[in-house]
Amino acid sequence: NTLARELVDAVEQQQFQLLYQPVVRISDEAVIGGEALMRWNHPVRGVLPPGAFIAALDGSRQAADVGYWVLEEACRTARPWALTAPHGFRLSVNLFSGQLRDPRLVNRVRSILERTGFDGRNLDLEVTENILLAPGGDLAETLQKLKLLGIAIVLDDFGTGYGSLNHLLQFPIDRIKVDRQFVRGLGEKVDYNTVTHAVVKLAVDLGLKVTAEGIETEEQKNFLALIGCNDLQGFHFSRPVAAARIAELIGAAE
Ligand code: G
Ligand code: G
Ligand code: MN
Ligand code: NA
Repeated sequence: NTLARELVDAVEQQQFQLLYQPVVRISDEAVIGGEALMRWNHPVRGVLPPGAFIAALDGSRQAADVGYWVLEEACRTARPWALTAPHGFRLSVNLFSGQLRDPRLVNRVRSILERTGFDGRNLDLEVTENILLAPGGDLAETLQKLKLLGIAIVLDDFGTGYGSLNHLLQFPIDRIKVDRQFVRGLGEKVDYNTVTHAVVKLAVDLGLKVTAEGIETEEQKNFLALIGCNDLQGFHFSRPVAAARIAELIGAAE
């Protein structure tokens, strides 16, 4: 179809760009990291958000290569932040499903870290539950090899996929991201507070770190702090921003 064909051109003509959404630590709201998020500078339709193309891209043959481009670009850009930001900087990058099934994954990631000089100990790789569900390869072993590079494994969109509790036992997860669907319901329906509290407590009891995403209000922030989240991400703190802007927010050199 057209979108798939346009995506081939987009890869060849380097029409993708990255924004970074700041992540703040809950204790003092200092920016301590950021998530790289793609945008597509479409020649006709303008700047497209991931919702318009990620699903199509993820199913395409180019997905893995685009994913490695994202990782390399983000590591190269964020290296000075990790080195100079007063509170440090953790970079979060999302993996496409095609990357987790790519036998080259661990070697590709290792060589990207070497080329860019980015320390793997400052890198979070985000995988969704749905990625973990798909069969093929020994995913737990692959994730374990990534962890040997110092990388932390993050389960993104936690609670929205299938079999999530089992995933926490099956895979070497370091951190969960509480999906914004839960955060959106806080304070509006009591059940959302109950479920979110239970999810965060479970993660904390398992020794995992917790990031909550989609924080838009002070009330959401306060509740998430109360129940033990570590880090927060959302429009309440900042939208995804260009690299130069996040460098300002963290007080880092470029
Ligand atoms: O920016 P926005 O809220 O529209 O992002 C929507 C979704 O697109 C997010 O869930 C995010 O995980 C996904 N996404 C954005 N950039 C990337 C990327 O570089 N790789 C992958 N795999 N997913 C991405
Ligand atoms: O699913 P993933 O976490 O990878 O994607 C994060 C996406 O969520 C980004 O595309 C970002 O633009 C979007 N996002 C981030 N913060 C908020 C928020 O506070 N509210 C809403 N509605 N979307 C958000
Ligand atoms: Mn994510
Ligand atoms: Na998410």
